[in-house]
Amino acid sequence: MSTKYLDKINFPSDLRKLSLNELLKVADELREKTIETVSKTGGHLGAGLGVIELTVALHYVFNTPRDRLIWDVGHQAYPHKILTGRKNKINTLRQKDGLYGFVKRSESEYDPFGTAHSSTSISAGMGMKIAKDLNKDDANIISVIGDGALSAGMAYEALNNVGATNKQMIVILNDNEMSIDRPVGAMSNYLTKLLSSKQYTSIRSLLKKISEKLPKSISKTLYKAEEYSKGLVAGGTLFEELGFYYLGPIDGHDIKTLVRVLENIKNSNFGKPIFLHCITKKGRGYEPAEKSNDKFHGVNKFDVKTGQSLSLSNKKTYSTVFGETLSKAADDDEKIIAITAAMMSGTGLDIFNLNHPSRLFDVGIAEQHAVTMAAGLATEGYKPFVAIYSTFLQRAYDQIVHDVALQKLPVRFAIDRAGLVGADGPTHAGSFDITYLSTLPNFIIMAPSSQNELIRMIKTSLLIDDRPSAFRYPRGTGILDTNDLTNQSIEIGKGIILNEGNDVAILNLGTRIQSCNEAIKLLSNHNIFPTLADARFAKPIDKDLIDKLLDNHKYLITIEEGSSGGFGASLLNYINNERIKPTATKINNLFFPDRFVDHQPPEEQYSEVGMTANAIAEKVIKFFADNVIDFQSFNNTKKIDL
Ligand SMILES: Cc1ncc(C[n+]2csc(CCOP(=O)(O)OP(=O)(O)O)c2C)c(N)n1
Repeated sequence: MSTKYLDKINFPSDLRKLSLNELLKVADELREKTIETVSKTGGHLGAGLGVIELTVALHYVFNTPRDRLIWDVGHQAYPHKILTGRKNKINTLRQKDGLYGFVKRSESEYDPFGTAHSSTSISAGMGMKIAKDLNKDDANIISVIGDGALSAGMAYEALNNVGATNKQMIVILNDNEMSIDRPVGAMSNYLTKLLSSKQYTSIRSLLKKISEKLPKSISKTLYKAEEYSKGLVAGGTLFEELGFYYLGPIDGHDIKTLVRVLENIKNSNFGKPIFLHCITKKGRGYEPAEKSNDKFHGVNKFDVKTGQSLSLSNKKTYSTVFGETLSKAADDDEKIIAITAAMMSGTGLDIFNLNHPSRLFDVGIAEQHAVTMAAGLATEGYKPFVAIYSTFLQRAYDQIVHDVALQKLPVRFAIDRAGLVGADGPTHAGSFDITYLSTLPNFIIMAPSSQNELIRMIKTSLLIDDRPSAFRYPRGTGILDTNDLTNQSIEIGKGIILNEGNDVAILNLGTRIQSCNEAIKLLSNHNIFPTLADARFAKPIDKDLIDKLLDNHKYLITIEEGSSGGFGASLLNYINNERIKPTATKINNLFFPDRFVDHQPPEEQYSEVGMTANAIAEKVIKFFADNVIDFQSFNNTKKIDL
């Protein structure tokens, strides 16, 4: 592709040398570069295409990195990365050792705040603004937040706080009338109403508005009275009422208007925070994206000409199995309710929605509310299933503790994206849920080792009506035996021995079971024949099973796709504090290391954390090598009799 302008731009300072007309060309090239990049790396495309012009205008007008620019969620920041010193690395996006798919402070001085979980930008901006004011530094602070991200509680907490101050920080609403799926909620309705009741603000009237001194309180009151008397809830009234100086809506793809408005904002003293409302189009300028339902929110590698995905896999994902199973169960049980926090398709609940739309509730990016709402449903005898990614459920921890566990309410948690998630990296990894849930009284926590097991666990959780339960499963595909007709509920707190061996026992929780099976094959070449057990439950742990494994083996390894403090810790807690009989069995617990694991393909991540077949086999062989004296006696150990 010819990149006449982009070739010369390495940093925003290069951009600032160009004329307004030249910026239009830069935007075209930037758009092309973004499409070409994501077609090869996969990732988030629609959001970035929607802010091409805004990105160019912001870096043109503001003195980044001195002025702080915070991209909410950070999934729209690929064009920003290209303009801020990372153009030559953009092809490494989402690859091992390459650029991150969200905003990461350590990557660039142009990234003043790491983002990936949504709706944090106004709070972070407020913190920076306070710091700048204390330092008597007049740098601008700009938070760019989407209309989807504006559905989260955190954003309102921040607006509420910022609006009550006289701090001139700038909030830009990137309103593309899309979240991942269609946006939901009263704010979304309000923004639509605002748009339909107003023309785009003309540049003349906007500049006039900016140049006016703030209306005195009396004229302000009169102005509002007149507005109400006309029966219009337009003109940004809500944001103004919150204490912001509202400007807009303006066309977020009109660079010239954007530049002039931003320049005026930069040069004016409003004495209060500014709320600039930009209207944009997700996927803008790339036809396949504009035409698709999700505007190419997140994509695999694709063919640029056709927009066709190059992904070949047609295996079912765990999310699909969840959506299908719950939907089928809801055919026969009208008490089942499904709840999503703006991730309907991501969690497979689009399938449920097709069949039971009246029992599917998308609450927007509002994980805390989703959990407490489920608790409320449970008090009325309904069977709520809250499907949330492990990483986003972290937001709702107090609600889980206080509203659900403490009241022993039978809310069912479908925890998707458990474990390491590959290219989305540490911000999206589901590392902590076993740990943070295990510590809570009253919880039942399951982790399937296959998709059949997931089906069984969904059925099991349906029967758990006196306490909360959770089942956690990974991103992507897994083993589904369609001939297996034993997809029935399982006994609470009971694991299962899958393979009887001797000397060594592997007690696995979750989907590393495949690696365990492969490890066992590798070990058979060394005349080592471990027992393999599927723990199934992280809570309550199966004490009988643990006793049997300890009594009959010299070495026990536990494996879980999560941080320390989880299943392995519960097992040790039992052995050290409850079990009466002492054990000489050597125990190793495999869990994630005490660091965040960088983005790279999932198998490489699992190799890094020592959970591949080879790593497991090596651990066992090392045990034998370290215990060479005992090794003779191992061979005499009787096969366990269970
Ligand atoms: C706390 C949290 N929950 C869910 C998500 C998943 N998520 C990523 S982007 C997105 C939609 C954001 O919509 P919007 O802010 O309008 O940005 P757009 O993609 O439309 O540009 C969601 C729900 C997240 N990043 N953080």
